[in-house]
Amino acid sequence: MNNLNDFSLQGKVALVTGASYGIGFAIASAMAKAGATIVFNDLKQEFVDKGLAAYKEAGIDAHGYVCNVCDEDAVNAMVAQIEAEVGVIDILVNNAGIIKRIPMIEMSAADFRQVIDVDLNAPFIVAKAVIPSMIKKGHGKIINICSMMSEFGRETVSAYAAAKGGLKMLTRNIASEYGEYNIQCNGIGPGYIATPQTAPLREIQPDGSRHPFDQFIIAKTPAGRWGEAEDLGGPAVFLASDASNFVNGLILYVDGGIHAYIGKQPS
Ligand code: NAP
Ligand code: GCO
Repeated sequence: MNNLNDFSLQGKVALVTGASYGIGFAIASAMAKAGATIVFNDLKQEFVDKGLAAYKEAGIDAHGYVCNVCDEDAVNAMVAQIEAEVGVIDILVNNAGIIKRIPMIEMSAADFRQVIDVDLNAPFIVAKAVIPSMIKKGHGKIINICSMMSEFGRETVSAYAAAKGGLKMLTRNIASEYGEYNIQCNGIGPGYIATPQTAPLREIQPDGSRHPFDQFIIAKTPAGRWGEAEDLGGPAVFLASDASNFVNGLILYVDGGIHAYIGKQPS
């Protein structure tokens, strides 16, 4: 048996939420290269159109939909439209997410709720929408994009850490509840990745020096670099493929070794 075929996504339909750019785009692109048909959504037609153009430039004939993942009716309508226009979703990547970096006691309850809504409630909503068809089809793969903050806290990200910690346990619960239907639900916990979401943490300072947080992450990462979104493609293809059919409930940290490293001594 050629084990490499186990990594193929040929004939599979993959929905990657919030994938016009950033980590979602990189994961979707890697899945396309492995043979998947790519479906993605974004909040605005403008971003969907930009995403479609970017996929086309990468040689990928993607399908794009405008949908707020927090809106259950909109998500259900999108999934029904995808099933009618593209096919039943075999692979779901719950990627869409936001962060608000505000000291907790200065954060409004509305801001806290908004982060929980996008980063935790929405993955529940989208997974709930796709699982029934996966059960009927006899297989399914769900990949939730967790975070280092699924394990660690840090100043100003209380809502995000609460959401991503919850997402880790939602991942484990979906794995527990639906494993008997040959549905595997795992998480990817990226380290610090250079995307628009982390751009504020990498801004060059007025004196031309690197952002203190940038320097901190470089010291905390054995690889001595920020991750690139493309670093997540291979792990995502693995978790979306038959090669991981007995992997369930895992949070796979793709962090360059941050979890293993006490950090480089300041020079
Ligand atoms: P990003 O550059 O900010 O992109 C986030 C994407 O999600 C955007 O396309 C955004 O759409 C979309 N989105 C946000 N809210 C949405 C909603 N309600 N409905 C539909 N789409 C929505 O973020 P990223 O760095 O690529 O991160 C992607 C995922 O990885 C997130 O879950 C993030 O928490 C997680 N993560 C990131 C890092 C990192 O270091 N970058 C590390 C660990 C985990 P718009 O453009 O329309 O806003
Ligand atoms: C932050 C960063 C992180 C990353 C990621 C790390 O402000 O600490 O945005 O939260 O986005 O989640 O895994």
